[in-house]
Amino acid sequence: MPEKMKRSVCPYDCPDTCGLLVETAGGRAIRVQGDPDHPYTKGLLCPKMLHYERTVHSPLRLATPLKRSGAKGSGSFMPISWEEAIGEIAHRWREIMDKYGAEAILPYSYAGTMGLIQRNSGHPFFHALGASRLARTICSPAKDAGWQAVMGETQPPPPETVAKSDLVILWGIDAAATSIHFMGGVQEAKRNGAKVWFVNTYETATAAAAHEVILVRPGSDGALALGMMHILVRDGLMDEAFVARQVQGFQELREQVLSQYPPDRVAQITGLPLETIELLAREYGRARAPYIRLGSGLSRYGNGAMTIRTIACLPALTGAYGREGGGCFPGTSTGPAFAMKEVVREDFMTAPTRVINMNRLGEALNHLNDPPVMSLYVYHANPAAVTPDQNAVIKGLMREDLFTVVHERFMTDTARHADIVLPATSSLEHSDLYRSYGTYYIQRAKAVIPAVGGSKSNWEVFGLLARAMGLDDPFFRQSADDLIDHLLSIPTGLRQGIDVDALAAGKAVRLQLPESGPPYRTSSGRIEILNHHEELHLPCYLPTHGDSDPHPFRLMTAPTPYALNASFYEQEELRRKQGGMLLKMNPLDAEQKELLDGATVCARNDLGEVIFTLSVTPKVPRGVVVAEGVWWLPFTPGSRSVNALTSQRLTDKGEGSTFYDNRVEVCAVQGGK
Ligand SMILES: Nc1nc2c(c(=O)[nH]1)N[C@H]1C(S)=C(S)[C@@H](COP(=O)(O)OP(=O)(O)OC[C@H]3O[C@@H](n4cnc5c(=O)[nH]c(N)nc54)[C@H](O)[C@@H]3O)O[C@H]1N2
Ligand SMILES: Nc1nc2c(c(=O)[nH]1)N[C@H]1C(S)=C(S)[C@@H](COP(=O)(O)OP(=O)(O)OC[C@H]3O[C@@H](n4cnc5c(=O)[nH]c(N)nc54)[C@H](O)[C@@H]3O)O[C@H]1N2
Ligand SMILES: [Mo]
Repeated sequence: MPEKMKRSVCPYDCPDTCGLLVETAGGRAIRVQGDPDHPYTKGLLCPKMLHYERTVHSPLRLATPLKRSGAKGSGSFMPISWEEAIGEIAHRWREIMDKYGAEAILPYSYAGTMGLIQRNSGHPFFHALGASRLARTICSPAKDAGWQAVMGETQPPPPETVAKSDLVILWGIDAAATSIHFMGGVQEAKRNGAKVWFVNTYETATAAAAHEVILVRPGSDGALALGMMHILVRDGLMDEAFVARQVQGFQELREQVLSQYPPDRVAQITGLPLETIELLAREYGRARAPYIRLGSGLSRYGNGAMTIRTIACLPALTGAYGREGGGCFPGTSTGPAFAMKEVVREDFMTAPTRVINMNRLGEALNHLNDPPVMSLYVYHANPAAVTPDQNAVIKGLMREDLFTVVHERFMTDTARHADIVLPATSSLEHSDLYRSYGTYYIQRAKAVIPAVGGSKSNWEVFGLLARAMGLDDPFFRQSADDLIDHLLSIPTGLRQGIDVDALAAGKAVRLQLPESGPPYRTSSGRIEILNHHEELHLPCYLPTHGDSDPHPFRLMTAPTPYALNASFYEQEELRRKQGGMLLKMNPLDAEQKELLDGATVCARNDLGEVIFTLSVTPKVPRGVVVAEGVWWLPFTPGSRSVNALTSQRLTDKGEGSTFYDNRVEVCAVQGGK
């Protein structure tokens, strides 16, 4: 590593968790590159992080605490000192607690930073205060629930093993945008002769890496998997010995798939030609070590958990779970690598407080009583943009009697609605400890530059708030590095035998690889195709929310390679690369609607209306429209972004978000282009 470079970690919500090298000069980051010594990310950065220094030193960074000086949401603020800001928050919270109780205060945070300390630093504080708790279920709890129904706590082998597969299915994942290092393993598998299938609802850039592209009707993948199982059983394409030894409930499943999921019915549900279903099933059944990489997109539906559960059964039938390079990879669960209870400190709660689902923030702000939410404290999240039902969220944020504090790096749509804004550090300015949800590596990072402007880290701010609120436990007086040292002093199974010196030097260190079975980490020790602990004992096809909505188009609200949820919109060049806030539509649909490429269009449903620029492309099938990226309102062609069209409805299990399970009508905007 060149001497002038310092090691750091990408803090963003991405399964790959890149190692970074940062060149600094005069207290500034002047260049960022990938760390070639990171065994998984190997120096390759995505387009978003190539110029992370432009985010860190953006002229849009907030430099000082602000107090609202105009109407709510108007964006008029005046600078105040940290002392005044913390004093004001403590004063208002005391008033609210006296009148309504501490549960009238709601923290709202998600994944602006994935570092274990900064990400969780509000938990001990709000637990000690007795505030309402937040169910952090915006991302993929339905995916976890679906996996657990079949595999329990079993962990998949590391993602690198995909290179040894001879048939890869990229199922509901846009890996070329959201997990680019995984694609390295896929390319290696291809070089070794593997065939790659891509199963999605439209053609993303990832499709270019596949030999076969299958576009299913949104939310119908569970039916496709059941149809594949029908064919595997019908044609004897199973590993009978594996099934007999390792699988619970095959006979019951056999009856069900043979009687209820014949290929012609599955063709109807999925919209796929019969031959495609037959070909996929046969190739899957005949492959030596077929590998399914499961994304999260297909889990964000009213039937999302059941879809994942059903797909997770496929490798049980073919024995792929037992073969190197085969199986199913939904992500890794590396949480147990650290004694997180020492960080979140649930023991600070004197009694269990109420839990509010983050996907239903609109409902909570507008309709909750007993007590109502009177103060919202947002940190490293941007709910006005990323949370479903944007109109309801913004209506709530506009409440005159809601005291809102936002701790942020930028004047986001959420920050603009605050009463007090606090400036936050970026990951290059604070210490943290990182694990990953897509690999088995961990890394420790120290600040490589001083805090930009007057910004402070999440950890520091909660220390100040604790003192102001009279919480005097010594826990709140330690530094982030003290807490990291404490965590690292507590041994865990996953960290056994790791190279502690390398970790201290900031290098990526691999955890102990989990046993991926058998015995599988389920209650029976076997793969549970039949699971009596589930309300529905066997996997089956369930309808989606969107099935009962009369609007004509299914709306996909997908990731873009040039942003991460609503992060990175501060970088003008990345916005430009997206080409504006587009709605993609099939040429035949556009023709029928008499809409031209580049036209200004309005997508609407019962929740709201959003203005987009139309992009007509054959990559989107008929009946589907696609909006990539979660745009900041000042950069939208209208006054709303995509989540004004997504609902607060939840998944079948896990209380997750259903971002993909919505329908819209699309029409021309009069006077538009
Ligand atoms: N560049 C970039 N990278 C990211 C993110 C980002 O916003 N931008 N977000 C990060 C976060 S928070 C997460 S959780 C991960 C998510 O990473 P992914 O799992 O890749 O992304 P998802 O949004 O979950 O959706 C993946 C794909 O699912 C498809 N899809 C939607 N519905 C269906 C369906 O019914 N069936 C099938 N087969 N496919 C369907 C969508 O079209 C999309 O291409 O990525 C992380 N990485
Ligand atoms: N339509 C639609 N909506 C979606 C999705 C989708 O695919 N489609 N994806 C959903 C998913 S999977 C997820 S995970 C959520 C993500 O939701 P969020 O986690 O809210 O995502 P971000 O938009 O990245 O916002 C994070 C904010 O944290 C700030 N930040 C970064 N670091 C720090 C820090 O150290 N301290 C503080 N105080 N602030 C910091 C950033 O400036 C940024 O504004 O979005 C969801 N919303
Ligand atoms: Mo996510």
